[in-house]
Amino acid sequence: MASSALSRIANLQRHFNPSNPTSKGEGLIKISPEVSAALTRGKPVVALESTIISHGMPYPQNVGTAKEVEAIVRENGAVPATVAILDGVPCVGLSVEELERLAKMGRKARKTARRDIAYVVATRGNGATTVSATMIFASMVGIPIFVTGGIGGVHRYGESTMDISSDLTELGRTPIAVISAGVKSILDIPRTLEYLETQGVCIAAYKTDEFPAFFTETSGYKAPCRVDSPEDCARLIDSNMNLGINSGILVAIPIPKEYSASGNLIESAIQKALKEAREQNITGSAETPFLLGRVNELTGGASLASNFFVCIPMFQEDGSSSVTSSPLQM
Ligand code: PSU
Ligand code: MN
Repeated sequence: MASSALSRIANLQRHFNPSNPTSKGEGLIKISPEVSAALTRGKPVVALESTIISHGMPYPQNVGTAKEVEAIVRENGAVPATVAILDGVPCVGLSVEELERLAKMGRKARKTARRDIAYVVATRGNGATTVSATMIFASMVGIPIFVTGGIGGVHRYGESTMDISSDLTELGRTPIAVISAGVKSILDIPRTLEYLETQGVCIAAYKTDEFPAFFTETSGYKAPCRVDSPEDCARLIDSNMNLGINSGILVAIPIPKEYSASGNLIESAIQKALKEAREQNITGSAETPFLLGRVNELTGGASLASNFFVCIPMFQEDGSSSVTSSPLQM
């Protein structure tokens, strides 16, 4: 990451978290020594979610990917802060042992969105945080930047099922910049963009005019804003923060070209699965499991590992973005 962007992030953190002793969650959140030291010294920190670890991939690929992502953050001069709730304690920054524990727990850990946090803490449970819950804890400890693969969105037929991810409302109420590869076309992308507009979320696509669809660079829908460098992103975040806008920013980085051929294959499987779901009248809560199962079959099951990519976009020194890849089963 360009050093001017890194120092801007460090400045944002100071701004965002002026060692405010009354900040929410004080004494209830366990911040790892590494993350705590970075926040105190004004070193840039990047928050990471954990549902992708527990629910996104099988063990041990999940822990491998989680470690790889943390290593990429470090290589780029920042400190990773993976967020999860362990034995009822919200943790910001996990040790290798804690990452390993969460990864082994897999789906036994509760998928934890905003609505689930109080319950997981009250019952001393284990929770893997989604984008919404991760944003909340990042905000409480003063981390303005959060990197993930895909965010949740408005589901297809969401206009009647009202299945809209709480990631979207969280972006509307918590001033965190979420850097992601966009929204999967399993979801309703145009309605997701409309809903984010209603929520007042600034959406910027990175080096493109189009909003990316996770597996493919294009979705057919224009992104409201465009940024072309880490500095552009930093200025956007800075403006949002300085003005106290209080809603989030979504920066969408398209899948790198070298992976887009596989991305296109997956996209055509998604389209086929969607058509089958319509023909077989599969809707509501049965829809997503059907679609994902079918896409898995259509892309050849065994080739899951090579065909599915979890895009972890990161800014590079030269302004390009990099990606880590791993099998995905969600
Ligand atoms: N979509 C993806 N990858 C993911 C998720 C969604 O392409 O990893 C995960 C994230 O943790 C996200 C959550 O925050 O699922 C959204 O779930 P829901 O639709 O139930 O809100
Ligand atoms: Mn939902």
